[in-house]
Amino acid sequence: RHRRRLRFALVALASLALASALALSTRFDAEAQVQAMSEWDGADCNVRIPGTWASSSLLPDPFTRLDGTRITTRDQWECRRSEIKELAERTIYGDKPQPDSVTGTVTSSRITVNVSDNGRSAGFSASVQLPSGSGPFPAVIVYGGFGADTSTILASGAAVVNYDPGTVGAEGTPRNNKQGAFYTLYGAGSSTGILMAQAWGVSRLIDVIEQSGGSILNSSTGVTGCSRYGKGAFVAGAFDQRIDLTMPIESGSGGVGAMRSIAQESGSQPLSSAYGEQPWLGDAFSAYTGNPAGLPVDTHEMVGMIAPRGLFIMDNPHVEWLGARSGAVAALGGAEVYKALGAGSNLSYHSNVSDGTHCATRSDWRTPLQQSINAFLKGGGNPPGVITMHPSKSANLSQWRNWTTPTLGTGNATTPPETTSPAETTSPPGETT
Ligand code: MCU
Repeated sequence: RHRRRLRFALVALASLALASALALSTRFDAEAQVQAMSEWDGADCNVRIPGTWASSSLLPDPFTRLDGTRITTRDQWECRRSEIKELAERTIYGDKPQPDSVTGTVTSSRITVNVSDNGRSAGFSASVQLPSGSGPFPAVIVYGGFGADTSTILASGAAVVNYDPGTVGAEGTPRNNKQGAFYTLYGAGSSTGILMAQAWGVSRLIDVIEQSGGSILNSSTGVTGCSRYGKGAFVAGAFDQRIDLTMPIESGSGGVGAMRSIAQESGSQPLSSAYGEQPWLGDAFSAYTGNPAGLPVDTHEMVGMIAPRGLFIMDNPHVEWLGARSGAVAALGGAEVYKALGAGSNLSYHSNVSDGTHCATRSDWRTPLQQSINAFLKGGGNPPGVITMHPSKSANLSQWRNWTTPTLGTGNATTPPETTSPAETTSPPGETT
């Protein structure tokens, strides 16, 4: 019996080695390269959140730690990122728990998920559309049923996972009676908002994809969605480091838009409305709807949490409610984190579109979408690497910060960092376009 066990262990080890070699081979090169990671890499960071923090009408400095010191190397970003994550959960979105167990299946038409935590269980599923050709394929998890260009995603060789986020965090409920798989586990009175609940659902889909052995879907994953689903896709990308490509579309207030800027952008959806229209944000955000300056973080730091992974932000400048200027403010602020990590061209922002229809399928975004999928999910070519703001909704970062971007050493403070990258020299994400 012992020998059989030993043989089993050896076979298991060999398949594990093979699986990780396969997983590695699906990762990519050049600046688009990002290491395979866990949902969140900062478990050892020992973050301590103070009881109070300074108020500021400018964007908080992403590079200054809670103890007041600034990071000087790229390695230090991981624990600074963990501080930002904790602060953002506590003040904006609510907690994202890691469940005890996740099981499920991936077939060529569906992913099913079963989750248990604290003795409770819940499940949900999402349909899958495969592109033509032979797999395994990378997947783009598409929130909701509109606004994302799924034909281009499929034509680019990525599968589409049709995710109905309402099954995990439902709209249309009062804050004290939230519904969906997340709240079945964590209670209808959980203070976590539905954007984070839905993001938790995306993480559970990824758990199942990762456990599936990679014969249908490999472990390269993107996420996208438009409008309320763009808010969701943005939060999903910020809070799961396994997501290689995040593509929020026209996400507005409660999404990419910098909260301090939303409060000043005329016609944009007020923070109180983003808090009240649906339980999108965590209950704790009620303290900040009228006081964004009191927030210890802002969404440029959620952009920074996604760095150095692929991020393509799409905004619509023609609908005031969508607050595109505030999206640009967050993109420009977050771009400083990408640059400091030597990954400037892994972030793109684009709002220079002609058709003002909310969540239209736009030819303006087809090529950068293909390039992003190719670079971040398939390991080919360069990402778009551009920040292109519509002239009517451009932003100027210098009005929003009083901090500078450090030159971060690679590994230790004495190593000179690479400051530019090939993609950046041709199309630099600048502060204005
Ligand atoms: C931009 O996303 C939302 C917006 O926040 C809401 O105020 C409005 O009701 O709906 C938008 C949306 O999801 O449109 C499809």
